[in-house]
Amino acid sequence: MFIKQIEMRELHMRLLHPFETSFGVTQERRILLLKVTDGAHAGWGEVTAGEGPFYSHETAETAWHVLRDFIIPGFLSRKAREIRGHNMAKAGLETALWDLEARIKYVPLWKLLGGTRERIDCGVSIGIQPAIDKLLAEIDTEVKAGYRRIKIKIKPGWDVEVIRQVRAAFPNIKLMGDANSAYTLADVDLFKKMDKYNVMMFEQPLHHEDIIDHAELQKQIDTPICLDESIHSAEDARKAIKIGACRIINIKLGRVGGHREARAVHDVCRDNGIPVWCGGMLESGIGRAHNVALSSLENFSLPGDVSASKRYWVEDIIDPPVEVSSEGQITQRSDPGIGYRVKEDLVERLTVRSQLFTA
Ligand code: OSB
Ligand code: MG
Repeated sequence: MFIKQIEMRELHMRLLHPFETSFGVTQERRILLLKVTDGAHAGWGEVTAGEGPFYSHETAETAWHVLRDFIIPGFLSRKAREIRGHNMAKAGLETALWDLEARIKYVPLWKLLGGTRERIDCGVSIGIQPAIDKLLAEIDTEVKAGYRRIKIKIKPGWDVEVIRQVRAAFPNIKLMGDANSAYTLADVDLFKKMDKYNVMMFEQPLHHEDIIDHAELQKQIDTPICLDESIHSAEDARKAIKIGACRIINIKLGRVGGHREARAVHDVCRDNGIPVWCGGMLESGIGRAHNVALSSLENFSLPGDVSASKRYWVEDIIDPPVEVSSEGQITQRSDPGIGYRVKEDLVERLTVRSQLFTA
């Protein structure tokens, strides 16, 4: 595969609704796209870094810098030096190359990745709400739409009582809580209280770089812990599993640096009996399509945060948009690559800056 040209652009896209987590609120997304071409075909990837360094140290701005000054020139000159970290920047290019390879081979990306799940189970991630009534109404809407698992964001002051009321209103839903590292081991009693409500898992309750304290917490509670922020590689996953820091792992393409490492994390988990699911980063259709393809691997046995385009955008940049059936599933595409057409005219209109790199 000889890459002739790489185009990097930044789009501004406004989410339909603000999304609140324990680390802040997002509504205006800065989305970086990578388009790679061999002259005949094009592949697309998305950088999933946030606007500020709150979920991760990476931002749209650091990703732009590292891609422009190091990752892209290194790749095009074939004199790439190892770059430490910046996994979301790396994944933007890596995933675009996978899309291109699949299009050249004229196979759907999910098949090229080795996936077997033609339909994937979908869940939703619901942000912190101004009041519990509003949260209950949101959950009701998503359950009626068919989603198979509800994740709510929790933080100190929006946790035990919220979980209790959600469980009382919805006795049978698959429910989980994502803390985005808002707690410490001093909060173990609070997790013991939430243990009573049949929660599927607590996602990343403790520090974003920790596995040791998570292992301690997991010993003291029955509800499985799922790691998100702490896992950046298959090696991280192996160590976390070895010490009992989690019983489930959330895989995000950006956090681990692309499809290759995502598959390696998936394999380590599978070999150790740890189920995985695909996380989301409020992606545009391009990142979303990559998540759909990744979720086809066999050990993605739990519903992910991969949901319909219309939950996020008035108009997505792919055609068709990602759609979820009334049974809460997305069907893989049979077209080559990510399987969705990129609406290049809309992408152009949303672009605020772009840069072209030639081999
Ligand atoms: O922790 O999973 C997370 C969004 C931004 C940053 C981190 C997270 C999230 C989500 C949203 O939970 C998932 C989605 O709907 O894309
Ligand atoms: Mg999370």
